[in-house]
Amino acid sequence: MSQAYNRILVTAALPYANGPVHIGHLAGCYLPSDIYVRFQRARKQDVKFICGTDEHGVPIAIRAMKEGVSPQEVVDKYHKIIGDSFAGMGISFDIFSRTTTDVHRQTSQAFFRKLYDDGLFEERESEQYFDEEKQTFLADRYIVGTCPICSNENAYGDQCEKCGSTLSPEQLINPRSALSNAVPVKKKTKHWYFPLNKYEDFLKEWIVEGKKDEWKSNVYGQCKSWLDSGLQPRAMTRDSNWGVPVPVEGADGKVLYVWFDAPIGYISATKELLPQSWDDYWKKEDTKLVHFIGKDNIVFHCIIFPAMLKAHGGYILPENVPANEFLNIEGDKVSTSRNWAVWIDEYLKDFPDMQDTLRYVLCANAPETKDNDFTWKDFQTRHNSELVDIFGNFINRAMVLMHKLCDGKVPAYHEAEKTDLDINIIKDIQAAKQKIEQSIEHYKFRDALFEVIDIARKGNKYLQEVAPWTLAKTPELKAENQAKIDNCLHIALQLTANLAIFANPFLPFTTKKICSMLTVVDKMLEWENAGRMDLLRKGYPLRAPELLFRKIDDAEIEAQKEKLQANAKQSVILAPEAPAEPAAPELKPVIEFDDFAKVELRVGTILQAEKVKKADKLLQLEVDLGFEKRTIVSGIALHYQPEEVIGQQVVVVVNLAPRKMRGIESAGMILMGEDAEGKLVFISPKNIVNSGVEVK
Ligand code: B3M
Ligand code: ZN
Repeated sequence: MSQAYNRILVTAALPYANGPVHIGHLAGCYLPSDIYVRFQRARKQDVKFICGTDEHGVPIAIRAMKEGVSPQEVVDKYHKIIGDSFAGMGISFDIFSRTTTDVHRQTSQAFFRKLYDDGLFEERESEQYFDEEKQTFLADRYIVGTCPICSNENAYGDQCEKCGSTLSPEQLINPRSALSNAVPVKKKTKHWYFPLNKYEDFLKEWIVEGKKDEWKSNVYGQCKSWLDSGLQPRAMTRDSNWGVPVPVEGADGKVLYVWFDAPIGYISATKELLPQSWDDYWKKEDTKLVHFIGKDNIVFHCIIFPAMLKAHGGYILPENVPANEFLNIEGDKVSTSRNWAVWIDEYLKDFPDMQDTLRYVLCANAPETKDNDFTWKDFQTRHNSELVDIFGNFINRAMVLMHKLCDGKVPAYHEAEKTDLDINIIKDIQAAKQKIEQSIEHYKFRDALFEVIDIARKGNKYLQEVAPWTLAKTPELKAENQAKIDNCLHIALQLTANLAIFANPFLPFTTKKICSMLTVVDKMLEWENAGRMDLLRKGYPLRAPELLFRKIDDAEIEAQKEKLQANAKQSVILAPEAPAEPAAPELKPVIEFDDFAKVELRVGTILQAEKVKKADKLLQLEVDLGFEKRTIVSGIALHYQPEEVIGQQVVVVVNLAPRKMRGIESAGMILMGEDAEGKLVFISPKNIVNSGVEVK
C-alpha cells in the first residue's frame, strides 16, 4: 500500500464461453471487482475494468462436438448470454471482449514468439494418445473410460465428474476416444515447455518475501505450498484444431495451451479498448494491476502468468490477486453437470428490477475467507430485514417526514438548536466513510457493506430518538418545535444523500433511484463528498418518495427452491447412468449403552495447526474445548493443509488415554467422516452427502 499509483488496471477472470454464469461466479469474482472499480471511479482514479470470454480450450471443443455444432457457434452463443447477464447485473466493465478476436490471436502469438525467439522453451517429445480413426491427438478430456474408483463408465481422462477424482488417461479402464469410440493408441508428439522451475527463485522472492502480509491468506497459502513443493516445466502447446495456432515452423495441428493464451487475453482486451495507450496500463510501474478471480485460478494468476510476464520482460506484475473461495447453494456444491446452480440469466427473468437485492445478498455473504452458503431463505431474510426494513425504511421515513413536516423542501439547520444526538450522528457518518474506504481498499467488501447498513440503522435510531412526529402532534406544538424538527430532517436528508454515495459501489440501481428522488446529479456521488453535511442545500425541493424495495414473500422463495430441486432432478433423469446403490457396510458388534457412555464427546474448535516434522500424515492441532485447550495429533495431513483446518469445528473424544506420537503427546482424538474418494472430511451438512459413512 506504500507505493503511489497513477492508474489502476482491474481484471476479472475470463469465464469460459461454454455455459451461462451463475451466482457463484458473481460472488467470487465479478461483483467484488465491480464494487472495487465503482469505488475507484467515485474516487476519480484512472481505472480500467477488463473482462471478456475465454473461448478456447478443450471443454468448448467437447461441448461443440456433443451439440453437433462448430466451436465458434458455441462461443458466439455463450459470449452473448454471459455478456447480457453481466450487463443486466450492472457489472460495469470498460470492455467485455473475447479471445477469438484478431487482436488476441496476434497478441498471444507475438508473446509466444518472443519467448521462442529468446530460446526459452524446451522442446520435448512425448507419447500421447491418438485416435487413428479421426487421425488426431486426444487431450486427456477426449478420452473416456471406466473410473477405477467409482466405476462410472463415462469418466474423463483427467477427471471423473461423478466422484470428483483427478485421473490420468492411464488409469481408465477400457479407455476409448470420445470422438470415435476407437481404442486410442500412443503416438509421439512434440511440445514446447515453459521452464517454470527456472522462475522459482524469482517467484519466491516476489511472493514469499514480498506479498505475505499484503495478499489474502488463502491466496498466499496456496502459492506458498506450490512453491514449497517445487515447480516443473509445463507444456504450453496442445494438439488440437481449436485454439490459437502455434506460430512456429513445424507446429501444424498445434495450438497454444488455453492457460497460456487466456491471461494474455487481458492484455489483448486492453489493447482493443485503448489502442493508443494500452501499454501505460501494462508496462508503467506506477500502474496498480489487480486480478480478481476464484480460488481455482490462483496458481495460473499468481505463479504461471507472472512467470510468463517476467520471462517476456517489460510488463508489470499484479499488485494483488484477491481470490475468493466458493459459494455453495443450499448446503451443496454448485455443479453444472447436476444443474445445481442459480443462473444469472434466469434470476434476471424471475426478479427483474431486483439486481441490487442479489448484489446485496452475495456481497453480504461473500465467500471472502472461506466457502459460504447461499440459501433462498437467507436471500429473503437479508432483503426484507436489512435492505427493506433498515436501509429503505430510513430513506422512506426521511422523505415522507420532510414532505409532511417541512413543505417538501430541505429545511434549514439552526446551529443554536444543535444537540448531542446531532453531533454523534454526524461523527458516525464521517466514521462510516473512513471504515468503508479502508475496507474496500483492503478487499473486505462484506465489512464495507456492513458499515453502509449500519449507518442507515443509526439513522433510524436517530429518527426514533428525536421523534419529530411527536414534536408536531398539534399545530401549536409544531410551530413551537419547528427549529428542532427542521434540524432533525435536515440531518436525515443529508444522511440520505450520504447513503447514496456509500451505497453507490454496491447498489448502483438503488443509488440511481435515490439520486432521482433527491434531484441531484451524478457528480454528488464523488467519494470526496462523502461525510459532508451540506450536500443538499436549504430550500431545495425534493421529489415524492419512491419505494426503493418491495418485500419478497414466502411463495416466491418456495418457487425458487422448487425450481432448484426440479432442475437438478431433471438433470439426473437426463444423466446417462443412475448412481449405484451403496453396498451395506459390515458393522461392528452391538455394544451396551454403558460402554458407549464411557466415551466423552465434546465439540472443539481448531485454533492452530502445523505439520509434524518427518511425518507426512500428521498434523499437530491446538483444539479449544471451551474449558481448556489441548494438543491433539491427527492423521489428516494428507487431506488438509494446516491453514485449511484452522477455525473448523470437530467432535473430540476427550477422555481417550493420552498417547505419544512422534514425541508429541496427543490428548484426545478428533472425529472425521470419509467421503467416496477416501478423503477425510469435516462432518457438516456440506460435506457428508451420504448418510451412513463411517466416522473415524
Ligand atoms: N476461463 C477458468 C474459469 O473460468 C478460466 C479463467 C481464465 S482467466 C485468464 O474458471
Ligand atoms: Zn469416479
